[in-house]
Amino acid sequence: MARRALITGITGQDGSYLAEHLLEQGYDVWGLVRGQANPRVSRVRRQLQDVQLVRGDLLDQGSLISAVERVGPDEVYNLGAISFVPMSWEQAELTAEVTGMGVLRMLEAIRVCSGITSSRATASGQIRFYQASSSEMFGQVRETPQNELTPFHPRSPYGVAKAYGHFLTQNYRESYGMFAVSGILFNHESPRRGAEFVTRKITLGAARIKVGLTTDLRLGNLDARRDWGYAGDYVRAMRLMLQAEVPEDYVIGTGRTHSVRELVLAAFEAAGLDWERHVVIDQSLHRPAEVDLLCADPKKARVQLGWEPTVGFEDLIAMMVDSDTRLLAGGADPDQDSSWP
Ligand code: NDP
Ligand code: GDR
Repeated sequence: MARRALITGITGQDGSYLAEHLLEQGYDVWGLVRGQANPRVSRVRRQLQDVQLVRGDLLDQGSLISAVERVGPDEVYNLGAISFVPMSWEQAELTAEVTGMGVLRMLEAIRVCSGITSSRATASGQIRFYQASSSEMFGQVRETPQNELTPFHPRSPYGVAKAYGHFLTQNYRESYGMFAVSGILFNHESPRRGAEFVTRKITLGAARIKVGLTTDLRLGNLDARRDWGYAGDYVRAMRLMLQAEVPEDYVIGTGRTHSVRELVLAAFEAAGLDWERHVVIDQSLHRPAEVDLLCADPKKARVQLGWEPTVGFEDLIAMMVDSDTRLLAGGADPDQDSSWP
């Protein structure tokens, strides 16, 4: 019988790629969707027609219990979150509720629906749980590259909320014997990335300048360094973690780091433009506390899961610039909720 997966965050970048990957693997895929008139849900209905939808919200415990009862999943992927770091300073409490407490609510829904009480769960019939942890938990790093043992020092309310979800997942594994794991994923991008994140903001900005829609692009800190990979590669790692014999956490990244400045250079070169003529530094886009340097050590995932990234930095940025240029040339407005590339 096909394995059944429930994905929270199905309307987001990773949700779309994970759903496609699981469908390819023969899964029966369900997505949790929220809101009364969420335009991103119509996109899922249109483009992921084989995915079944169930209503629920990470802020609402009862809705999660109902969703788990209705779907009866073998695997739950908790990707839903407020995921934009700057927003986590503006709405710190909401971020704690969705990105942090949402993990507790999802784990409780699984625990209650599986009938797990204080005794340890039995291995058979368990619902396996994946938590979308983040390299933002490392924050201010004292060692680089970062692996599964690197201490956390989050630098934003988002990073703090993710650290709570991470430790809670570990705790439910230890307390109840649940198959609950976290993937500590470094930044991953794609043509479907939200336009508020720096990669897509830059590739879309370069594409807009190239087709003559604007002349400049306002950015914040160009010195921050990130380990950027391709989202399509990273969702494969999520599934692999839930197929492992033993539940463990894994770092997922490329092992290469680049500055935002290098990213700008790569994108503008791919668009055939001179970035220095177009990029304007805007101090208001600097963060109250920055994460200066992230670089993954993904050795454990390579050795234990056989996971490797397939798309390098330059190819990723060229893919995104190309996609954005074609999108704009075709008359699409990426600020509106158009189709996924
Ligand atoms: P997106 O921002 O693209 O998607 C976030 C998803 O969360 C959306 O589907 C959104 O749905 C959903 N969501 C928001 N609030 C709620 C809520 N109250 N209840 C249920 N769902 C909600 O994120 P990504 O796809 O990029 O990331 C997926 C996950 O991985 C996130 O948890 C993110 O924090 C984490 N992560 C991402 C990394 C990256 O580089 N992309 C790296 C490391 C971790 P809606 O349409 O209803 O708003
Ligand atoms: P990040 O991604 O905060 O790492 O979180 P983002 O792309 O927003 O920022 C990366 C770096 O770029 C710098 N920067 C700018 N960022 C944005 N968004 N806009 C700008 O104009 C700009 N100028 C410079 C930032 O200061 C930062 O240093 C992403 C999210 O997907 C999280 O959910 C996820 O957990 C982490 O990646 C891993």
